[in-house]
Amino acid sequence: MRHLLALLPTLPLLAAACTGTSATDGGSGSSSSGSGCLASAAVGTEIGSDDGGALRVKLLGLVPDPPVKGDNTWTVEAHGAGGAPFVDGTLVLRPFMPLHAHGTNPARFDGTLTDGGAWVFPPFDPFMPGRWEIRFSAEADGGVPGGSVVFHACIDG
Ligand SMILES: [Cu+2]
Repeated sequence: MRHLLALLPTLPLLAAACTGTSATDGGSGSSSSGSGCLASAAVGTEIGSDDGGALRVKLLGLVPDPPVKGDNTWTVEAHGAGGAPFVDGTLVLRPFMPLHAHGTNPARFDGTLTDGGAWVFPPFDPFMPGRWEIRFSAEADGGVPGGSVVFHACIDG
């Protein structure tokens, strides 16, 4: 926590700098918090691994929607190679704030597989305003889809 406390006095300055970039970030059609942060975390969005793996994750439910500071409960669906549902093993969610290079405490949240084949995650708290990466990865004994899938969430203050 020490590095977090050291950063606190600089936060208003960082927020002001971020707002100043909004003019060049617009136009993609993604939702935005108005602070220049572009979010990709929206119900129905499905994206694949950004690092060459086969894992694909689709967002089925965000509570609340859009994500907020405080508890967020996400439900997703995951697929691996050939589009096969990823249901053997564990789907893991890790929130990460790139600006300050930190995650949450705890750092990882393990999904629970429902009868319908969806993964439900325990509440996670992106506790600072700004852009967060919500990273998914698959873990299993033996073969796993591989790679990580990253959604971006814009958290308001
Ligand atoms: Cu932070």
